Amino acid sequence: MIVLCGFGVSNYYNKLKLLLLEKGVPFKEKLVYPWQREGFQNASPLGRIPFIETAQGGLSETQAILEYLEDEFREKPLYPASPFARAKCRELLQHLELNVEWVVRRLYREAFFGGVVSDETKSEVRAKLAAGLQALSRLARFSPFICGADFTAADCAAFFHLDFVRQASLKIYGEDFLAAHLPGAAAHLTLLAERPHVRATMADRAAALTAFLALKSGYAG
Ligand SMILES: N[C@@H](CCC(=O)N[C@@H](CS)C(=O)NCC(=O)O)C(=O)O
Repeated sequence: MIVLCGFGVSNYYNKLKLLLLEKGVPFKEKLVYPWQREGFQNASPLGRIPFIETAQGGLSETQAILEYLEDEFREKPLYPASPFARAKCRELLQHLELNVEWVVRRLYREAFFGGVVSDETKSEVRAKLAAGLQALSRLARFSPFICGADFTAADCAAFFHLDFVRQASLKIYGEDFLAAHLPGAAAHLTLLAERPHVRATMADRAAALTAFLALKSGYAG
């Protein structure tokens, strides 16, 4: 049985959880916070969450985990079948992480966790985030899913990463960067939000956030 380790506030954790639910893979959840890293660095060497425990050992990095789950549990594929379409899906996932998530996360301290981010960082992020989203808009199909007609692993990732982009940009700049730079994203998020597994993951996220804030104010991811 797969054990998903981490905490339900993390968008990385939630994209894996959604993928597991959508694929119908049986799994358990284990609550692990990053500051407990000494106990789990054998599974996640940098002490990051999420990671999974399997009968063969631990595995970190969500992109690697998504692909492992796809290879191991083939009954309901969540990557396209043809090599090129699969690669396009991975390309999109990579852009989403490197050029969107890793940029916008510099705002999270202030946007979500009660800290402060400098004006310099805010202005740097503003330009890079716009560029990252515009790049994504050249790849995203939104017809109706992000890679085309079928729901894929990239939708699992996009839902949680893009939701944080929207929230953080509204909070920090008073502007919805999705509306400005990624046409089609709002309708995509609305479409995905209707999925029962998305709804369940979001409900768990709300509960996890309450527990997390009570435990650790000032954490900045
Ligand atoms: N590239 C990693 C990123 C995971 C990540 O950044 N996790 C955050 C929580 S959302 C974390 O563990 N932060 C604590 C730290 O970096 O020490 C992945 O895809 O799994």
